[in-house]
Amino acid sequence: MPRTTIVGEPLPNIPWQDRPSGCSDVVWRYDRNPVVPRDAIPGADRVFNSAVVPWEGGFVGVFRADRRNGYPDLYVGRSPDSLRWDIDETAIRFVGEDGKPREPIVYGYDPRVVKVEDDHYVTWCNYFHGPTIGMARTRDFATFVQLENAFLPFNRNGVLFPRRVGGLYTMLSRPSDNGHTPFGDIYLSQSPDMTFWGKHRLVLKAPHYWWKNTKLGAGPIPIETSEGWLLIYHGVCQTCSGLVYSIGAALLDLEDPSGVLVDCAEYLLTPQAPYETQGFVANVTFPCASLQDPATGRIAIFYGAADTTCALAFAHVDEVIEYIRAHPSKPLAG
Ligand code: BMA
Repeated sequence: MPRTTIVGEPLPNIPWQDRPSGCSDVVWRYDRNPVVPRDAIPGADRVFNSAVVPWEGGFVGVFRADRRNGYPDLYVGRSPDSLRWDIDETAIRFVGEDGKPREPIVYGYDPRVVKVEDDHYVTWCNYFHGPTIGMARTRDFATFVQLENAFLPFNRNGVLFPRRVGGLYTMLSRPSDNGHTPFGDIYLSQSPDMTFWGKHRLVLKAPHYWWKNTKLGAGPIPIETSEGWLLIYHGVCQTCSGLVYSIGAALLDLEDPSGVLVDCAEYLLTPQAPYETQGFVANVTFPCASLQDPATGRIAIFYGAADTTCALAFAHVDEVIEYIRAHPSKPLAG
């Protein structure tokens, strides 16, 4: 039994591989990565930065695919094991809260999916005079009811908590610019109704550590544990050849998740495998979802690789929390 309690339903069919012998990394890769190839959807050239959840004994996902007009859109996929995916060839078409079809979205990317109370919610980066956080709810992954955009432009990486905190729906996001954003901190906002968002609080500022000193963005849905909310995020640095996206983690206070208990000074995973260092955008590992099994403490992290494919990595909750605590971020000395 894990020492850390993960709050949630057991997931005995979580995808899993033991850490390879000789590897001492806290997060290790699936040896058959990528799990979703770049040509998984006809008419799209890359499928990446996508979100999966358990569904009816198997798994369902909302996938980002970049089409030949250059715009990304959102597609539903299904899988018996979260390794072999059958992804729709047509993008999600939303209906409004009145049930009537809406105009297709201009673009949608970097989705996250979470069950909150009776509905599954999708948040994504949605066009509204530039990028902001789009929202929709579904009960069957067939009909998606688009809600109001959560924030003003420009914003990215909207990530809902799986339950209300202090009686309010709670979301992380990262205010940005309309381009490749050379800055970015994680903020928290709350809402009584999933429409009106306020009570904005700063959570994490991009710190001095060189691998994440340009910007940070929330990744998968925060994982509720006995030790706090486990937040897996992307941390970005600027190099002479462009931005590099690594995967980091922090623990947030359970009752007030704008409070950071400890942020890890070290990354858990950084682009190293060929499918992460080569692709449409080299050197990107961009986590958008995790699956976890409270019974075993296993965590499977879904991440986009080089803005081209979807990949999978594994970790154990006790080891991740031990690692975060063993390598706490500290203010710059001197
Ligand atoms: C961000 C987003 C992500 C992408 C990343 C790296 O701004 O557009 O979708 O993975 O850049 O290119």
